[in-house]
Amino acid sequence: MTERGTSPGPRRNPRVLLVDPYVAREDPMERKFVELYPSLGLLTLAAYLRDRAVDVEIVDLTFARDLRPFTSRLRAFGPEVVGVHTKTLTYPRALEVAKRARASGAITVAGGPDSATRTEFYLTAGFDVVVPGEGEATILEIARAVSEGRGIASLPGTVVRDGGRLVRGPARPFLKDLDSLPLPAWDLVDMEGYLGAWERSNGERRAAVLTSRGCPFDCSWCSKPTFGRSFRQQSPERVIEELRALRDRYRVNYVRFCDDVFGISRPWIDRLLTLLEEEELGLQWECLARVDLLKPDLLHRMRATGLARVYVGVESGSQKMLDLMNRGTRLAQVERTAAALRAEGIRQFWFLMLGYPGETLEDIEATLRLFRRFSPEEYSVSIAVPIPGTRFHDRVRERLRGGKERTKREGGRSLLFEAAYPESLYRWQQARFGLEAALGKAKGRLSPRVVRGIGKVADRFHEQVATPLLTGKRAPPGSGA
Ligand code: B12
Ligand code: SF4
Repeated sequence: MTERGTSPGPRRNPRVLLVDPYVAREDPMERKFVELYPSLGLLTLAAYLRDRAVDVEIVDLTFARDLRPFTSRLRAFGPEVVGVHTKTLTYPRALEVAKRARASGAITVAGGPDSATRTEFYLTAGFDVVVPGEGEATILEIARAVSEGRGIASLPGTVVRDGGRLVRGPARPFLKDLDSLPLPAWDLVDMEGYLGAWERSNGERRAAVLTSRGCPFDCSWCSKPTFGRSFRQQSPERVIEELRALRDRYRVNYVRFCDDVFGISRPWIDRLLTLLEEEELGLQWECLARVDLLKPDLLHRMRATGLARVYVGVESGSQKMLDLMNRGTRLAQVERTAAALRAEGIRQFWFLMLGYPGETLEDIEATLRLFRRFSPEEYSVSIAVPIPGTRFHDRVRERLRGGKERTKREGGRSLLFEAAYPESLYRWQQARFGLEAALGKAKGRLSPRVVRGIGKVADRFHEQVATPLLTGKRAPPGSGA
């Protein structure tokens, strides 16, 4: 190479190496719960580039021990551009990848949620370009520009650093038609590694599918750096094509729909369900959905086409808190949906949040009561994480606690801002949900009297010992605590 990223001699296809720096064995959560899927962002970028005469490979470090698979591909393939998918969790590895890629002479490009939120950090720490938005058309243009020896500053959809200042190219409009995207380039990653891991863990061959991009809702703590409040969907016919390909090529029998919110449009989901009924693909599936959209008649149809599990953002058992979060949901909808899911025999996974500004002990108690009433099969109760760029973050900006690593995972267990109560109180409350879940599961095995008795003792301990100890004051009368 004469200059970084440019190659002399006869014109040939641009060469792009895409990297997922996530290493599963370094992730304690992954060792507990297998939730392995290849990055759909990278698979789609790769398929898009390949369709447009770019030579593209993916190094997916998910099953690797270290960076060696990357360094050997870097040497053998000699890419002009190395593109890295970024998440907060994986940024140290992403920076290592960039360092080695730059040393080889390649242009380094960061994309994905973390670099979209802290662009300057990535540009200072070793990347040449950040693509904060939708990546397909932009990485193609970067690859062509680099390969032809043209400059990359100011290309639409990019940010670069010029000395001390950031140079942003003009905004790039979103792709209009998601159906025009090729099927993900599954063949460029170790699909059998993923499917085999699932099969060994629960007998299912699971794959992830995305039917839409973006979400039009506006929850005040939600970070949507890439697609914002935009919302586009593939046609139900295109979704079926992808499901059929997964089943036929990889014997997939369980699909996780990874959309931010699945089934936002009722006519769309009705049509998809009709096609699923007609096609008889024999798949089970799961999705994340909102309680206001999951009407009982819809759930019944979804169940009939293989819906096995739904993730629902319940968040709080207090209407006041749902309103403060701008969730746009009503407690009555939560109750209706939880009951309908139970009646249909669909597993429910609840997301709950503690510590959001404005929450009192009584609100937490209301959440616990709701949880106790419906005993969801699975749940996660996290301490609210103020993610930069959100209204929640703006609200607590002055009260952020320094020195804490801002990963979502860390945040779920630690308090990252000065909230109404100390971190130990929230940790204790998390333990109460744990006990409640265990009691819910024990209901079949222990007599209801014993379960109630343990619950009462725990509540008394909470009221008389834990709350005064952890808040430093006696619980106000009638607070429920
Ligand atoms: C599906 C999903 C998962 C799935 C699958 C993950 C996977 N391997 O892809 C599962 C459940 C396993 C998962 C796990 C986790 N996830 Co997740 N996940 C998502 C979700 C809902 C969709 C991701 C997706 O497929 N998007 C669709 C594709 C098309 O978009 P995309 O990936 O952003 O890619 C586009 C652009 O960003 C850009 N782009 C992306 N990479 C690159 C690279 C280059 C070079 C370029 C040019 C462009 C580019 O172009 C792409 C196409 O336009 C997002 C929320 C969201 N809407 O993005 C959260 C999200 C990505 N996850 C998040 C988190 C925190 C996690 C976990 C750490 C959570 C945990 N369990 O503790 C783990 C990490 C595990 C891992 N393997 O990395 C956060 C990341 C926040 C952050 N700043 O890091 C998000 C944004 C949710 C949120 N708002 O908090 N996740
Ligand atoms: S939390 Fe879910 S519903 Fe709310 S804005 Fe974010 S993606 Fe949309």
